[in-house]
Amino acid sequence: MKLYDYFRSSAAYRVRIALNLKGLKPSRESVHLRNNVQRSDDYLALNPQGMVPALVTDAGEVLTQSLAIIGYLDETHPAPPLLPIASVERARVRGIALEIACDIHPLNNLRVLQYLKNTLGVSDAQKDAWYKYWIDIGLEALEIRLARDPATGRFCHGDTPTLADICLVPQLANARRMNIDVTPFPTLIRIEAACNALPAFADAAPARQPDAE
Ligand SMILES: N[C@@H](CCC(=O)N[C@@H](CS)C(=O)NCC(=O)O)C(=O)O
Repeated sequence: MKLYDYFRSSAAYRVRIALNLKGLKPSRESVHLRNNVQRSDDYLALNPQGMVPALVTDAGEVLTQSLAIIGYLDETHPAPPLLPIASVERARVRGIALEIACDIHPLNNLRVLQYLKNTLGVSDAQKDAWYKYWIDIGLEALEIRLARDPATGRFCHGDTPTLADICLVPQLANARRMNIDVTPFPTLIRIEAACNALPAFADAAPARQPDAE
């Protein structure tokens, strides 16, 4: 397998965590997002969406979208499972993951920020306010949800890491990188610390990637 990755991409970070949890070590190619390599002809031929991650399977299939890639890895390498067994629990874990992956992360993507700045002409201060706003209201809702739900354990769901934690940790790293105060989210920070105590999470961190700058 080959992973098209970028150290700072939180969607790729999710896939790196899943690969580590599964004990898989694909080859890796860095796609430098700040240098717009994702919009190069070569990369667009692989993924017309111009985004990382992309995973090329052993059979040569190109998979895109982090949650679809993680679903593929979970189905092809079932141990350890990234979703609980009971349908209602799976729905809870997927709900948390999608809350982050669909409703927080896309609003603050590089191409969205570039559009705000370069096309709509917003100032840097307005762009940063946009970024902070969507992260704040997203994490606030997640904090309330996780803090009051007895299904939350050491991790987002019970005492083993799941897809929900795989989405949470990169999103918090992203918030910290943008100097957003995460202290109002104590449950999220506690879960993040439990995750980062595991090598699978710690080794996937942006700073530990070979292309880290
Ligand atoms: N929904 C996609 C999101 C992928 C994504 O947003 N990738 C970002 C990096 S985190 C990207 O490649 N951005 C390039 C750009 O905005 O130009 C997934 O989960 O894989």
